[in-house]
This record gives sequence, structure tokens and C-alpha cells, in this order.
Amino acid sequence: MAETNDHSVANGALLFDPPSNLQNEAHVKSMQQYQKMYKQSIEDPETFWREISAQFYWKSPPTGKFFEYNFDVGKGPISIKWMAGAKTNICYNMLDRHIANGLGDKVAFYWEGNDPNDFGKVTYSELLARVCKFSNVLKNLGISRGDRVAIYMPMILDLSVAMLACARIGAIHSIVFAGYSSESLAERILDATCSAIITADGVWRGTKLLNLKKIVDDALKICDEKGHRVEKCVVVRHLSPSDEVVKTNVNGDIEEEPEACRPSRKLKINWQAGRDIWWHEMMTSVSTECEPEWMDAEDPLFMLYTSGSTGKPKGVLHTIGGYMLYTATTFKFVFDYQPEDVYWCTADVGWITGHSYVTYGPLGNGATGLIFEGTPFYPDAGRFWEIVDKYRVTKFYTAPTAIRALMKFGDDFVNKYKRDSLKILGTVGEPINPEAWLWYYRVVGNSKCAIVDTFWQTETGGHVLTPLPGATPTKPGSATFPFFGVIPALLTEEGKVIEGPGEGYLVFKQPWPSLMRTVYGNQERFETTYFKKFPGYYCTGDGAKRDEDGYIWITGRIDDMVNVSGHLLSTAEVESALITHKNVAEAASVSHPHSIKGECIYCFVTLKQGAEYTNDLVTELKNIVRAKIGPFAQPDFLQNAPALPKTRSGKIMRRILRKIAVGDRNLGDTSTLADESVIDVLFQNRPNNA
Ligand code: 6R9
Repeated sequence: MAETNDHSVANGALLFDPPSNLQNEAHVKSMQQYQKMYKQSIEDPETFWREISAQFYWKSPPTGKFFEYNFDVGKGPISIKWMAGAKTNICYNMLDRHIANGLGDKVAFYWEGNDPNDFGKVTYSELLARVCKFSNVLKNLGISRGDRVAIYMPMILDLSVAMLACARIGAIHSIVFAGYSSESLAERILDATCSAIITADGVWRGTKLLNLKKIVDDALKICDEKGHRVEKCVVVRHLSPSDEVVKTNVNGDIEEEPEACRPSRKLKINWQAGRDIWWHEMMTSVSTECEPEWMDAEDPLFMLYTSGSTGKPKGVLHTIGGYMLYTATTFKFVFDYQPEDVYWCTADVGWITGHSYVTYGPLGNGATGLIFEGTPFYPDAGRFWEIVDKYRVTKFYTAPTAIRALMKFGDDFVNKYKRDSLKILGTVGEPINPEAWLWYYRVVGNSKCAIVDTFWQTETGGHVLTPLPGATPTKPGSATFPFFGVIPALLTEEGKVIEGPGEGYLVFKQPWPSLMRTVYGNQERFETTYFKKFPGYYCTGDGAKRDEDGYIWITGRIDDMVNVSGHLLSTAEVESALITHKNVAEAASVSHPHSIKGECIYCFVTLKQGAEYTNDLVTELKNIVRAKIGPFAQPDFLQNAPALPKTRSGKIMRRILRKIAVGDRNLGDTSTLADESVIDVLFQNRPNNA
């Protein structure tokens, strides 16, 4: 394939100019324009964001300063406030505002089920009616402003309805990815003291049927045992035929109920009278109108739990006004939003990417999005591209792990489909290796699409380092430059700023509107985790380097976090699961490279005296991690460790364990080891497949 717009640059890296057809229509058409806007955004953030805020509906303006913050622990509590005192409602801004502007009949979401014959759609007006009805359901259940509502749902339209209904009545949603175990779910419900949970009976993922209600039942039992009663559990009947949702094809024709994906009676659902309520039963008797609750811009919108290095998940708290502004603005510029777009982000709404770029960012712009319930491999590895053609998707956003997995199936699965509607391809979740970037660009995008490698975190709310598709020449593997309002810096261990090329800790100097406000219920942990190490900066926990051209390259986590398929897990979390086994005395886990997942988990386990290390034990240990955290956290490798390498003060030396895990005898300085003889034993005990 001829490539007209890539050429080698002095430092040997490839450089790709923005596709010229895209550049002509883009909101930002050149680096000069980007630089000019960027300069204004950091020199006068107030004016920059005030202008953007004017596109949204506010019941009343801010009562104090537009923007205020303290990033310095030495000067008092860390605080970040945007537009405090202003009154708005984010659900109103996502739906009613667009309908008032004539977008009522525009498709808000296409829905594509796990089974290719199972699909539907919802317009902005229909979505508003459903959201209002469910808002009234929530109110009837006694839920009001400030209450926390847990959501544990598959990727169905009712998930968006549930989130937006919470936002409409001022309740705070806490979505837990429906792949977490009942224990993980319980831990999150307890931390947020949620008074209700919304779930579904079950869901098909590929050929697997998951009983979500059972996981919720088990979680609620744990909550009960710990003294917290979740009063209400609303259940969507997703597997059984439902008269609520009429499935139609893209043209609006009613399709037959596909038999294959509706074997409801196979699933046994337990029902606790008084607590459990069918969604569709509650929805029949409520009005399609519901006045939004007018909230303060700084009121909480949601919390979303992310792994912490201590092992206990942190409830990252986002507030309404700033999050709304920033997700809509990044969506507009990074995906160069145009009204006729069909946009598809494959992330599950249970992760931050699904919050910001399936739900709030696209709806904030009145865009048409797509929600996909299934997996990239079902019925076969061409599913993504089949969907792209079916809906003529223009902007597509996925994770490097999915790209790498699909790459392994070969180009034929891609080439079978036209993909000629695609204009922009995005990636998020972990560093993308240049090989996967180039495959995405050349094979999926036919060398015609812009690639946007977006770096951000649950904590940042939206993209912070990213190319702009019509402006930024890209280098495979680099997230390039900061978004508007974001000031990155690289610091040395001592906190010295690295100017020009170099490598260090990636930090940010001042808040943009959607930076997290606190860790729910734990301000101290918020300050210690993100602000103590380098006073005056928000610390990402990632390392990065800057090249001669000023491009930023993320090098990965610098804390004890493992990024498995784009999902952060703490090694401590895995270790505490392992040591609950009766035969385990001690455990240490580290990150190990993996060709598809990016990273995977490698565990060293020290057994109690007399216990035997067997294949059965390995299976039991893997299952414990699956049960305690979730299937996606299952370790790929386990090994017997009669002893662990420790410093004289008793600290496990993970740096050395990481080397052993990959079989690298180049251990560097081992002088602080208390007992060097453990090393040889550990090398001998490596599993054959590692
Ligand atoms: C959005 C999301 C955050 C961590 C982050 C970093 C890694 C995300 C990346 C990336 C390199 C990218 N990460 N995007 N690393 N390039 N484009 O993934 O949030 O789940 O909180 O993970 O993911 O290590 O610190 P979250």
C-alpha cells in the first residue's frame, strides 16, 4: 500500500502528517492553531473555559470565583473548584438542551447486542423519555439528591438510562464493571454506602452466559453481614423477552426476537421479595416527565473505583460542572466531532473510558454513539469491522490490547470489510507498541485515518496528552502533546524539573476542569497518593520521556501497579487475595510482559511449613484471585518461592522479582539483599511456560 504521508525524521522515528481530507474540515487545522489555543488555555484558563461553558445550560452563574485551587500540601488542604455555586443539571445538558435545539429525532445511541441479530437504537427524545421515567422510578424508591446508587450492568441502553437518571435527580452513581467478583462489588458498595443497586438478570459474552443477579445477590449478602443493608435492587430483564424494548434494525424495521440469545429459562434467578424489583414493572406506571434537580457545579456526579497501591480501591470522585465541560470539549477536539458522525467507543461503561467517552462526552455534543454488548471475537474476529460497516462508523476508539489480539488473527478478518467510513482511530489504556500502532494505521485505517493515542486516567476525567487529528503530526507510540489547559512536567526523583529531552515522573502543574476532586471519604489518601511526593504538582504515577521534538512518550507505571489489558490492578490487591489460602504464608506479585494483554501478573508464593506445591494448588490460587477480584485479574504465572528476596529491613525487592519473572540474570545491585542464596532457588523454580 502506498503511504504518502509518513516519512522518517532525524531521530529515526516515523512521523505521520494528519490526513489532508480530515485537516480541511477539522476544528483545529494546524500546529500553529493548536499552539495559539493552547497558550491561551494555560495563560488565561478562566477566559478559555468560560467561553466553552457558555455552550451549556446554567440555571444560574457561579457565585464566587470561576476557578480556584490549591495544589500545595504545605499551604493547606488540596482543593480544586470550577464554577462553584453555578446551578445546572448534566442530564439536562446531555438531553433536553439538544432536543430544544432540534435534535430530538437524532439517534443518540445505536445498540448492537452480543448476537449480531440483536440490535436497536434510541433517539434523543426517546432517551429523555426513558430517563425521565427511570428518574421517577428512583424517586419512588426513595432515592434522592446525594444518595449513592451502585450500578452493575451489562452494555445495554438501560445502563445509560440508569446513569443519566441518577444524574437527573442528583444521586451519585457508582458503576462497578460487571466483570468484578461479588467480593469486589461488595467492597465498593460498602465504601460508598450505596442504598440501592441496579443490575440485570444476566448477559451473554460471546458464548458464555453470566448470571449477574447471582453475583449481586452474593455481594448484597456480604454487605448484610458487614452491617450495611442495600434496600433496593432493580433488575433489568435483559435475557427474557421484554415488551419494553422492541428490537429494530438500523432502518427502524421491527426484527424478530432472536431465539438464540434469549434462553432466559436456563438462568435461575433468586428473588428477595421487598428488595428485588423488576425494572420493566416499575417503568409501566411512571410519567415520562421529570423536572431535573438543579445541582451545584461542584456537587458530586459519580465515583469510580480504581486500584490503589495499598490494595484497597480508591473511590475517585468527579463533580458535575468541570467534568461536563472537559469531557465534551476533549470529545469535540480529539475525535474532531462533526454532526453527521457515527462514533463508537468499545470500552465498557464500567471503566472511566465508558463514562467519559461512551456516555458524557458524546452526549454533551449531541453526537450519535454506539453501544456494543459483545466481544471483538464473537462470532469471529471480524466483528468490530462488521459493525463499523453496518453503522458506517466514522470515529472509532479502542484499546491496544484489543488491537494486538486482533492482529494475531491476521489481516483477512479486517480486509473482508470495507471500513471506508472511518476517519479517526483512537487508542487508550496503556502504551501502544509501534507495531500495533502501525497495524491499526495501515490495515484497519487503510493509511487514511488519523490515529489518536490518548493518555489519561480515571483521575484525570478526560484526555490529558493527545494528538489533535487535524493538527498533530503523530509518532507511533507517543501520546504527543497536552490538551488545552493541561501543563505537563517531567520531574527527577528529587523533584527537579527536567527541561528539554529527558525521562522522569509525569506530573501536572495546575488543574483542568475534570481533574478528580478527592478520594470519596478519604481526603488524606487523596493528598498522600497524588500530591505529597512532589508538592505543587498532581502526580500521575506514570513515567514518561520527552524527545528532541518535544513529543511525550509514556513509559508505564512507576508504582506497584500492573496494567492488564488496560485495566490497572495493584500487586498488593492480588497478594492479599493469595494469602487468604490456608497454605500460603506469603505472596509477592509483579508485572510480566504479555504479547496481547501488554502486562500480566506473575506471582511468587511461599507456602506454610508442610504444605505441598501442586498443580491443584496453582488452580486453587488462580481461582481465589478470580473470586476475590474478578476473572480479568487471574495471574498468568505462579511459582513456588521457598523464600522471597528481601532487604535487611524486610522489604520485598520487587525489582529483583521482576527480573526473575522474565528469566533475566542481570540483577543489578544486590548488596542490600539480606540473603542472596534465595535468588538461585527462585530461578530454578520458574514455571516452564514463563
Ligand atoms: C483511561 C484509563 C490509567 C493508566 C495510566 C497509564 C495507562 C492510559 C495510556 C496509558 C500509555 C496511553 N494509560 N492511557 N499509558 N499511553 N495512551 O485507562 O484510565 O484505567 O485509570 O488507567 O493507564 O498507566 O496511568 P485508568
